[in-house]
Amino acid sequence: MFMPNILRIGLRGILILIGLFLVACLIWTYRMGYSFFLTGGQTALIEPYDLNNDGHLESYILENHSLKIMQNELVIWKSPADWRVTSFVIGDANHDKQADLIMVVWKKGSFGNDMPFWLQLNDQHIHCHLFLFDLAGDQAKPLWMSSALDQPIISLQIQDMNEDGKNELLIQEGSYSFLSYFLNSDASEPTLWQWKSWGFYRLDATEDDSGSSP
Ligand SMILES: [Ca+2]
Ligand SMILES: [Ca+2]
Ligand SMILES: [Ca+2]
Repeated sequence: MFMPNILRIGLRGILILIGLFLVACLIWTYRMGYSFFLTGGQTALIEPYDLNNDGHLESYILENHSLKIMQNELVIWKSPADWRVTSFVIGDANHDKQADLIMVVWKKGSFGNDMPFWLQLNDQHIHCHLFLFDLAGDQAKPLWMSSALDQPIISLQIQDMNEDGKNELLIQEGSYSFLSYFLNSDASEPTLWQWKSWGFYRLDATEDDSGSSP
């Protein structure tokens, strides 16, 4: 079919631009992975709990991937703006008879301001972490913060699953891959983790998949 040269060159240029745009989109979504889907709205979840043992319930409100603690109608703690909190549970995770706030947090970097001396650059990808906090008075204090998890936590429960008097975390793990969102990412069996010394260890691990920290 006859087509003027200038039109043909223009069409080719547009196709190249569209191709480059699609490649850029693919690279971006690959780098974002599963976390791409954590930018949208999240239905509010509100749980009352007296974590600081003062006889009054606080409200733990998770909405749009931000968690806040309200006491006497005042916000006494709010998750940092660069965190995406996907879920939380409250219970004694580390067996000290005090309930803890356990959060699943997606964020960049495995370290805060205190970087290990052997690392020059914090991890720049968004990964899933598990954080334990306590509430003392009106101060939320970190007890333990995991580095980036090998597999993200899709959901978790805290309960004494094996009736040994200590709580375990029942964790449904997923995948960081972008496609896992569409491919039934919670199809694997949930895993059972218990606090020991300074971290969580799998109770139901086989020799192949034993490890520490979910
Ligand atoms: Ca209280
Ligand atoms: Ca505790
Ligand atoms: Ca137990």
